[in-house]
Amino acid sequence: MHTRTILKLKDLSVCGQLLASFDGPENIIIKSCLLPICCALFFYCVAYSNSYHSHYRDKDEDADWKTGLCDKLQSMQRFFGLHPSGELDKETLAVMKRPRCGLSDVEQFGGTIRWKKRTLSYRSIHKVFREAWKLWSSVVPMKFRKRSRKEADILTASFVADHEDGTPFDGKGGILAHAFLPGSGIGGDVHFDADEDWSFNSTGFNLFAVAAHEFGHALGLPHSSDPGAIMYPSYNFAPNYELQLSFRDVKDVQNLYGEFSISANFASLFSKKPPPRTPDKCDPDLSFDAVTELQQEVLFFKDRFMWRKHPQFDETAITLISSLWPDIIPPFLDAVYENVDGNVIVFFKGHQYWTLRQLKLQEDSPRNISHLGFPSRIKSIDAALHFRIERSTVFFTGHECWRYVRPPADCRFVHFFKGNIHYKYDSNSKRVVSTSPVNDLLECEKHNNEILTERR
Ligand SMILES: [Ca+2]
Ligand SMILES: [Ca+2]
Ligand SMILES: [Zn+2]
Ligand SMILES: [Zn+2]
Repeated sequence: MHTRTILKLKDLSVCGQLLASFDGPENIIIKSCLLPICCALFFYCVAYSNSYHSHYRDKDEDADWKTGLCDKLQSMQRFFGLHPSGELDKETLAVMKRPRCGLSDVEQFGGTIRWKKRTLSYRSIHKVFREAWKLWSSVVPMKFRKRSRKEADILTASFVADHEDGTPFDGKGGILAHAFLPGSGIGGDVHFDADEDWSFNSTGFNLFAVAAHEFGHALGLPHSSDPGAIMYPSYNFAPNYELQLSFRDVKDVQNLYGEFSISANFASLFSKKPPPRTPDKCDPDLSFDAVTELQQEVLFFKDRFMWRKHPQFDETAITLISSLWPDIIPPFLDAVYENVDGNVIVFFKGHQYWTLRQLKLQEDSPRNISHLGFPSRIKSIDAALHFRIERSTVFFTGHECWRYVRPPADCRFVHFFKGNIHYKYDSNSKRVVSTSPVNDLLECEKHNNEILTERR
């Protein structure tokens, strides 16, 4: 017998994507036609559990369907950094069909819904929203016009708690905002939780950052699994990073609405830098900014991101540095090391360093590296290496200042990273015993490497 399991969904859009392209048995029930998408908003969805598959296992036609489902499930599990078993277990979030509304001013496009018209009107409460719309209108042939009258395609408003759209806000924290997919009436509208501590800087939640994300939904974009994308599900505003659309965001929105023609975009072509790409672990030119051990893990830093390699995880996942530590830790680090003894982790960039103790930023951070005893002519360091047993740290500063400390017996191999090459150094024989591309450490799967192929 098949059973129904009610699961809490964190992310409607992922589920929508997951099921948009397969028409399995009628196993999904949606609460209503138009559901808002948002960050950390819980939806209830009814899906079948594993026992559904066992019930139908003897049917031939089920085999293909099941293979397809397993593939889809695995991609969703990868999206969330879960073990990609392809099994619909309790840890794995359930699946849900993307709402279809068939309203006249929207159309189905692939697995998504988009606006048919190219000029959208919006009514908003803050100036900062104009800037957020600009991010999107600078890459697609769409115009956003502000209207003061009540009728507009996209209404933005802030509400407290229940505001009669079936998805009440939850007070401070948690849900920040939600948006509705393109459509008439409430379609395309964006709601902000009025209980949040909204700001125009990095205190509380940055309204511009959240608006830019929600407007992406209002245009029909789902969440992106690329942590560098504005459409990544979690809030990731950092004061030291200028908010901009990532390469992924631009690709996704242009998929829906097309690119600017050359003439229309001529001026901006020369005035703008290309959208930033999230580092790709299979890029043969990949190099690391810094590498460190952290408890059981090895962390590889690059730009605003890091890969976390955990002995018990199959996949080495990329994440934002700010997802683990305070957003004051800058991107493009020079060196990082962990001192297990004091539960301390130290980040170096230029002449400054930041110290976290028990994951809390030390009040005197950042300090000048001269506090560590470096002469003033040392302006930055290249790498830092901490030896747990000896409790000693070695710093590398350019060619002239290689300092050598005999590593303890249990630390025979030292791993150096320079450019895209990983050097394995044997401290017994005092020589490099092997070299390899840095990608090898991240177990990159070449077949799963779309960013790289796009570049070629
Ligand atoms: Ca609307
Ligand atoms: Ca909230
Ligand atoms: Zn969202
Ligand atoms: Zn709402």
